[in-house]
Amino acid sequence: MAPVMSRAYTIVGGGLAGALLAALLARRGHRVDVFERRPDARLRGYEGGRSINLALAARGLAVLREAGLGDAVLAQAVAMRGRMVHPREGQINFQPYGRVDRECIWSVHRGNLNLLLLDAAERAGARLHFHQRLNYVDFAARRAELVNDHDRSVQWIDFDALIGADGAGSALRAAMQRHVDLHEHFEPLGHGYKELEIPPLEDGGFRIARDALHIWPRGGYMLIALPNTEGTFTATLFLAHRDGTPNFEQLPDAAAARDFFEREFPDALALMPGLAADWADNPTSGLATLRLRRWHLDGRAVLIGDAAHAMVPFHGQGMNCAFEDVAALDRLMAEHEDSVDAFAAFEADRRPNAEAIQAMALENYVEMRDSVDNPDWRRQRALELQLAERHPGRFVPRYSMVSFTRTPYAVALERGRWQRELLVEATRGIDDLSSIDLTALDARIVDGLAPLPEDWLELAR
Ligand code: FAD
Ligand code: E0Q
Repeated sequence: MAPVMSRAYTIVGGGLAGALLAALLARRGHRVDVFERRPDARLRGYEGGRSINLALAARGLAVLREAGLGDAVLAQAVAMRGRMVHPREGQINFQPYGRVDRECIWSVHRGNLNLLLLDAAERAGARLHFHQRLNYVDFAARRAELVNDHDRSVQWIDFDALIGADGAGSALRAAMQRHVDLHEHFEPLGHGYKELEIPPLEDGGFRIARDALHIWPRGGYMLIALPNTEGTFTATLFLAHRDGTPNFEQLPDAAAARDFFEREFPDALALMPGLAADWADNPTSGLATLRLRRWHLDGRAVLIGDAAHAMVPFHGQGMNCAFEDVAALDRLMAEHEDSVDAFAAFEADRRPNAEAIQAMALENYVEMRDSVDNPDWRRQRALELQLAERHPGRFVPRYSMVSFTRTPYAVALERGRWQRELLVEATRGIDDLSSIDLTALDARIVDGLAPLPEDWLELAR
């Protein structure tokens, strides 16, 4: 692909979005520099070797495929075909995510994925600079100050355009905010999370089904676990910090945590011989939604990924959304001569969609910790699957639009609302689904919902 004009881009943050964007821009022949605060994990490994994983869905995978990295990523991924629900009482039950086998999501190792993306960026010609933390920006002079927290050295660089892929606590965002009001709105969830490990069996096998996302819903809180290729699971407890009972404050040490697990998650406790050590070693982190009304400072700086729109993790879409941002910014920068126009078009394209997935992610917390266990919800879900069967490409469950299609999030939110109303109405006061007049519903659906365009439906193949 011959560039119209070769430009210079300075990316702050070599995380998931920054590394992938660097690979795409460098491939177009631009000069790309990435400044990453952390050391080069390709030398030392991530987070003291802790395995943290993420769910990759069709839309994220589609962007990786466009970058030529799809197969390499899938080679290190574990397919998750549904939720395995572990209720407080009663039978463990499996709820498939989709209708067919290829409707699955993928558990990927965050550290390994980041390494793969950094390698791809470097191969494409991007220059990576580690131990380089953005500390200050002089936007008038287009100069930025970078601090090496390892040897305390400081350097200044000149830039044409800064791209902030520096995550939820973005330093570039803070620097931009001093020049222009971004209308930052920070909404803490009030709940945090702690990561714990489920080790493999002695023979290396998985202790629980490997092809599922496991979830222990408990009403106001929940535990989840995602599989890793090496037989382990990374479990995450989501729980209120202080308000409500139980909460993290009431679990100050490993002994209290053990009692809590014995009461609330006895079957999970049996899978976690290292709970006490994990509890003490791993931090409790916070969760929040961050909304901005502006994502760019004319043509000098723009924010992508979590830096622009951090969200709560309950739809497993933060990275997927960040990868869509990367594809959009790459395309728009190729289409527009001027960075001002490219950044403005990027914000206009992506902000409504980011806000939609932020809203759906918040809703999914309630759905996950509560409703998956609830009879009304399960009846609606059963009808939803029937209607999806009768109207492929038209009545597509919201979860499926988000996870298995490239339907813009804002469209998924809107159509999802319409569909939910229909499901609630049709199942109200009804115990037996066979008493529902499906042909009447068919007519309403054909009338009320246009088929989704083919190119949104194409599963990232
Ligand atoms: P990051 O991945 O955070 O990368 C930011 C990078 O910038 C880092 O490398 C950081 O070191 C660097 N940096 C920070 N400050 C500076 C600075 N001043 N100077 C230079 N470099 C800097 N998403 C999914 O799609 N699926 C999931 O299943 C999922 N599960 C999640 C579970 C949890 C508990 C959480 C918290 C999030 C989850 N997410 C998930 C969301 C996902 O982690 C983020 O959306 C994604 O990492 C965003 O990518 P990013 O590149 O914008 O930011
Ligand atoms: C997914 C896949 C952290 C996290 C990631 C996820 C999901 C959940 C609950 C959580 C949602 C779901 N989900 O199962 O509906 O689909 O990524 Cl907590």
